[in-house]
Amino acid sequence: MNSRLSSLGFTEKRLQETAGYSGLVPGRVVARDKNLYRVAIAEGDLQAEVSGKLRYQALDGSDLPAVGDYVLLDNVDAGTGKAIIQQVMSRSGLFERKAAGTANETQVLAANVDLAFICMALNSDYNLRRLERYLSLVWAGGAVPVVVLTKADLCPDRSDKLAEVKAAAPGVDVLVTSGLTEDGFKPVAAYLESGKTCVFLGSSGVGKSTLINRLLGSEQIKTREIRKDGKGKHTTTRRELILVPGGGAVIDSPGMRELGLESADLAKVFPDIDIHAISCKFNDCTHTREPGCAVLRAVEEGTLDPKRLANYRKLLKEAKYVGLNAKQLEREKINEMFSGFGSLRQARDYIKRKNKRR
Ligand SMILES: Nc1nc2c(ncn2[C@@H]2O[C@H](COP(=O)(O)OP(=O)(O)OP(=O)(O)O)[C@@H](O)[C@H]2O)c(=O)[nH]1
Ligand SMILES: [Mg+2]
Ligand SMILES: [Zn+2]
Repeated sequence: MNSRLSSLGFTEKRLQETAGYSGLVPGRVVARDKNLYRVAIAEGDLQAEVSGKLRYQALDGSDLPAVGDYVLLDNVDAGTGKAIIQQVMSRSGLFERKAAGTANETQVLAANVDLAFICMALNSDYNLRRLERYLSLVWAGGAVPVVVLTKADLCPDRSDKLAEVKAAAPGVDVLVTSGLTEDGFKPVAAYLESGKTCVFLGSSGVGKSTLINRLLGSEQIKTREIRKDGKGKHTTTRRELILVPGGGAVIDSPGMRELGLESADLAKVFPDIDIHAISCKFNDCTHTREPGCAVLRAVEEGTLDPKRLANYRKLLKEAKYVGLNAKQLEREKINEMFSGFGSLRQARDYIKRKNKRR
């Protein structure tokens, strides 16, 4: 197989899949700017657009190619370097989040990711709740998460934080890195592998691009000093897949301001709760006040930290809301509002009346 294709992640199986489409050229989307794609193929990079048919058939944004997608092209013009994307090949996983400010519009972040480095700086960026949201997004996207605590130099005494992070991410590898020292990136490098794709996630300014530059051995990506208040200012503005010589592919991504949970996989983020939940008397136990709830019993007996249960509930509530349209959202919120008073019917009647007036 062509070595560029294999470092891009093409396996024999993927290539066989392309065999059914004779005349089409296999490639991988490495960057996207609205309707314009950069696609890497065996011989180099092309600038491509989506065919009218593919665009017409797409039911929503997630049917269109995303960074990391394996695609099939035609109309490849060697002179101009242009081509048309005819087909998106089956995905092994997809990262998506609820787009900011919309009720049910989802934004595809990356496709076919094997491993995700969830980067969190050891300074003011440090936030366990956000970490749990990222973990949920990564598990739901079909990738393996690795927590990367960055800027080790800013937090010399980090044993408490390290213990907290390990407790919040059971079963997940936790690395400590620095972009300032010569070998501070090495723990991350150990995870890269030819043919595998790793994405860097995390708030703006935590040092994602700095780590990638270190992996590449050159200042290939722009990085920038962060503001005095410790917040980043979005230096990286688009997702980009980059080949690491001998080490597979990495995707740099812009820091995310808001992380809507598209699909949450809470069982994997909270295995410590899940293990008790198996023994709850009711299958749909919400672990709030049900009789025979094994999770509540575990808290009582001191085998489960009550804080973990509180976080679980928060994330559960959030996951319930996303993906609903405005009307459903309103109904859910009102249901919630009235449920405590045992007057659900009253609330539903209220909504019905309100919708009629519209
Ligand atoms: N003190 C310290 N600063 C670092 C470290 N790593 C990166 N920085 C600095 O942090 C700033 C932001 O780094 P970037 O790599 O641009 O951060 P980013 O996560 O890519 O940010 P966005 O592209 O905005 O999402 C730069 O000024 C880096 O030099 C580190 O280990 N320690
Ligand atoms: Mg960056
Ligand atoms: Zn329970």
